[in-house]
Amino acid sequence: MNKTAIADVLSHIATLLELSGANPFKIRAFQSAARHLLELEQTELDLLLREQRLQTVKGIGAALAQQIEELHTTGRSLLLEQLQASIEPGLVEMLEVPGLGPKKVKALHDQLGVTTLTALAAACTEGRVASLTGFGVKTEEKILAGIRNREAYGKRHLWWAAQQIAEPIVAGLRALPQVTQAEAAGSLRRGLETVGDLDFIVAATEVTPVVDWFVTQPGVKEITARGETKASIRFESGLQADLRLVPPEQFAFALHHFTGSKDHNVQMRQRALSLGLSLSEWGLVLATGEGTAKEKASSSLPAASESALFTVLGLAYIPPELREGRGEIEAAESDALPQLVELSDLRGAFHNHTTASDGHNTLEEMTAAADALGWAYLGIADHSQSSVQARGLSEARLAAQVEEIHALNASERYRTHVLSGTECDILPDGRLDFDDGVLATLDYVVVSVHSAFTQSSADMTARIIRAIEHPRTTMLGHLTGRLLLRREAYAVDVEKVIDAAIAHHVVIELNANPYRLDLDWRYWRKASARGLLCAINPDAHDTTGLEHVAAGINSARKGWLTKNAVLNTRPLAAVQAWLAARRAGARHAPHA
Ligand code: DGT
Ligand code: CA
Ligand code: CA
Ligand code: ZN
Repeated sequence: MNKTAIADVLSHIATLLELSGANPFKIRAFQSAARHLLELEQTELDLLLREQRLQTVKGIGAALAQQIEELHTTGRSLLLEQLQASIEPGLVEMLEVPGLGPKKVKALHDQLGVTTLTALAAACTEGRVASLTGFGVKTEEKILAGIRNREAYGKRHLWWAAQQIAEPIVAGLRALPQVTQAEAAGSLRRGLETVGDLDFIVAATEVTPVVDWFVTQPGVKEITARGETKASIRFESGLQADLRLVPPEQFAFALHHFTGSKDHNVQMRQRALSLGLSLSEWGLVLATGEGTAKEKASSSLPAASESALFTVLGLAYIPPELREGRGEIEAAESDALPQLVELSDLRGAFHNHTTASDGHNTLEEMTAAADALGWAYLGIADHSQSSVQARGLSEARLAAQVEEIHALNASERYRTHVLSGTECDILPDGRLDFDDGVLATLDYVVVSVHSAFTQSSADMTARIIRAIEHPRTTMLGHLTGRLLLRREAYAVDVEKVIDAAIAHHVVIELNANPYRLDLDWRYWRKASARGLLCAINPDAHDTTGLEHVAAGINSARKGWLTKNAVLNTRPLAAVQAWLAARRAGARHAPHA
């Protein structure tokens, strides 16, 4: 195990110790050892272990040193395993409810005897939680809402995770000799941030071998349905997948129908009707006449592809990402659809981390990875001093990083130019976490909220706008702080923040981390039309994180964004000129 993994286990042990009511000194020892471990370089740790000098590190005593050695050599911890065996798993689950730490969970367990989330929800409904000391009506409501959210979230999956599962299945289906066409439809194809289930549409000359192949995929836990031309499976992650087999001449209709969305389909059917046609998953027929849509499908107008289908209805091809019933059909009618930004348009990104703060790869490793992706520039924006848990950089460490970046650029070891930035905390009152003089040494400044999430919407909005008004601010990071399926956005007036960003020529980031996708795509069409500039940033904490820009592109496309609306589609020289103009305080930052 490396140092990050070991530190994770130590903090988890601390949590379990707290749940089991252990001695507070022991708990604190594990917490502080985890912290001190993270501050060491991996090479330092390796050396200390080799020379058996771990105990010379501040905060690591004999017992902890032994724990760390055990984890380092065996990857296991006896203590962890004992704790896991002795603590109800329901209590550990409760820790995932926002607002519940080990202390509160222990109190709930000791005083109410609850050991499961279901029992806890019942206790909340009956008002038994509010009457405990240290809890109240507000807390009780929050716990109950947290449990309900968790249930709702449990039914959906991140697009990124769903895509990892879908991709090899589509490839496998296409490789089968009986299959002529195969596609993943549904919300996955539309690039929605979360996916309820997968929908595969397949045109095949023979059905049985395809279904047989599908239901025996690795990771399949259960076959939930199996029919003549359909099958449904459930993977171990809980994700379900539907397979539908159609004859080749129906493929375009079925693919369009099962891509959705429902709203888009309803409007498409109305469009067809206005032309005297009836559109269904089976085909496109004259609206008059006898029989069901399925029976009439044999007389369907041909459509060799989705674009042919759109053409028959007098529409330009509508990319799947736009099919949300939000004006795309009107735009397709008047040939006013945007030329959407594409992954290959991106030339770099601004918001990325290194081991200097909470990233897992060094500056050099991140640069090499960006180079391998063909990026012209890589922006490094490590955390600022107030983000202590993320090992935020002090002024001195930031200055050293700027030097390191200049040296790396000067060395010309990589084709990728590194831009030096910061992800500067927006302090609770809206001030920035570094002095102007420090910020002036950087190519750009991303400002983000990482603390005091519980402020009122008015306070949070004023706080973020104050940061936007700062003359050194280039870009606003993850505007709402949401973590999909994990944490709600904090209260904030998004529209007001967008207004301020436009007024002050501040870019708003579309954070491409699959858990964030923040600012949400639903805001972008209008905001961009009003002049807001976007940056698609992976917020990468390791080299593979850079690839998350693909998820950001999905959301950008759903937000109707063109190449021009996204700053990091511009070449290096144009970006440098734009940043320089911002630093010079140009009242109107030049548009490309
Ligand atoms: P999901 O799975 O919840 O993330 O979202 P979708 O869009 O993948 O929905 P799903 O899997 O229930 O159905 C796939 C597509 O099939 C959906 O986007 C549109 C079409 N569809 C399903 N049910 C209906 C329906 O009742 N009416 C219409 N017009 N279309 C439907
Ligand atoms: Ca679906
Ligand atoms: Ca489905
Ligand atoms: Zn951040």
